[in-house]
Amino acid sequence: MTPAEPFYGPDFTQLAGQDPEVAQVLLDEVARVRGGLQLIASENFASPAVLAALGSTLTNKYAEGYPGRRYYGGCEVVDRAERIALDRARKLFGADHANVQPHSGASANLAAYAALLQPGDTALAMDLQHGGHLTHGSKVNFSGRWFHVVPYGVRRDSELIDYDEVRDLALRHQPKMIICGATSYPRLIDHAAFRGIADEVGAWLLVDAAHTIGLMAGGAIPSAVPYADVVTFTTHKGLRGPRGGGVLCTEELASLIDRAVFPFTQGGPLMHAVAAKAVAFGEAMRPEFAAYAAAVAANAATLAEGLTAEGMRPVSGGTDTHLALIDLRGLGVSGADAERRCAAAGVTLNRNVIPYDPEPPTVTSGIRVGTPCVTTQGMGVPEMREVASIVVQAIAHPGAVASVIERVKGLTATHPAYPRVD
Ligand code: DSN
Repeated sequence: MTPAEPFYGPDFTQLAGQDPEVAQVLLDEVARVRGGLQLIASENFASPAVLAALGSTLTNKYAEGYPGRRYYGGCEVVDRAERIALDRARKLFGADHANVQPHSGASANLAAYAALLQPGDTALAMDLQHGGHLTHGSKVNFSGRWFHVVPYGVRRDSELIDYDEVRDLALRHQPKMIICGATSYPRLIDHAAFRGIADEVGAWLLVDAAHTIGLMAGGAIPSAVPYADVVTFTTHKGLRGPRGGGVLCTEELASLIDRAVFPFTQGGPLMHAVAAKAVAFGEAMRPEFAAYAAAVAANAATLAEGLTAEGMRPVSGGTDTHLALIDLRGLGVSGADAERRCAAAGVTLNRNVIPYDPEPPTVTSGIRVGTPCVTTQGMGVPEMREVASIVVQAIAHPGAVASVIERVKGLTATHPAYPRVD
């Protein structure tokens, strides 16, 4: 392709001329992320290359089916995008089989349930209150309504997964599937231990790696692929790709998973997102991504240490991953108030229940902080010490918000999100 070749991709000037109202929303969102610190553990900044694929004419194409086996004509070009994505996903994760069509992590999990269970079957999964996910058996979600999901949690003393409890529950309830993976568990999950328990009771092992897939891709933490029957993941968190999901599985389950994604739970794939996933997998195969993943984990450890040094209590004593969960009860501030105070200072994070939280999810006793975004901005250990101090100041001294805003501006000036290219 030459630069002169016409490409009907993102053209902001055209959007601004035709629809200034929506164009302004796009500009304001870039200004918002440039103007503050994003500590939401499940967010990241997709690269300009990923955004270019997302903003392409591939959005137009109906392609129900799989490459070479579509229910529409004219799929020979988008087939190439999906084949590239599949090849790269298999190679990146060392998996037998991949499916890159799920629209989200929740859709990937729906497909995994559909492939492996029948309605009414029993599964074992981490309690949402202890760091699980809605799709791990919450009563307000398909998983809790259509399946009998028995929850396991963390120990009250160590705040770590109690593998003895998981085994006892598995022996007692004989689940057909065991799910591990979490949204606010800061520690490594022992996939080998889960594999052993699943084998003991003859259950499938589903690893929901939505949060940790980027760390696994970069080799910063051990991969779940050798242990799991099925790994579900998202592409927009640590992996830094487009918003979306994916599934990895053994050869044995390939056709069950593919049929569960399409036609059982989804129709036409989003081919622009599939192409963007291919771009993200390509980026994650580069050595720079391994360095990025290692930095995400090192930054989270430093951030957790900094918060601890300033009087906050990290749940489980720290982190091995990209996030820390902070118990605020010692400060007498709720998670909701902390979220508001940080927002006022230009720091975006989310309130989060902590294990055995006496407060409801609308209030909570904790906050969750993550480092994927700030690491993408090039921040490292010294900046994490400053971020920790900023978060503590914002929460503990809301009256001094003006000085905290200045410190946030100092960090974003030297490490901007989406640096301007003039
Ligand atoms: N909502 C995501 C998170 O923030 O962890 C999980 O789906």
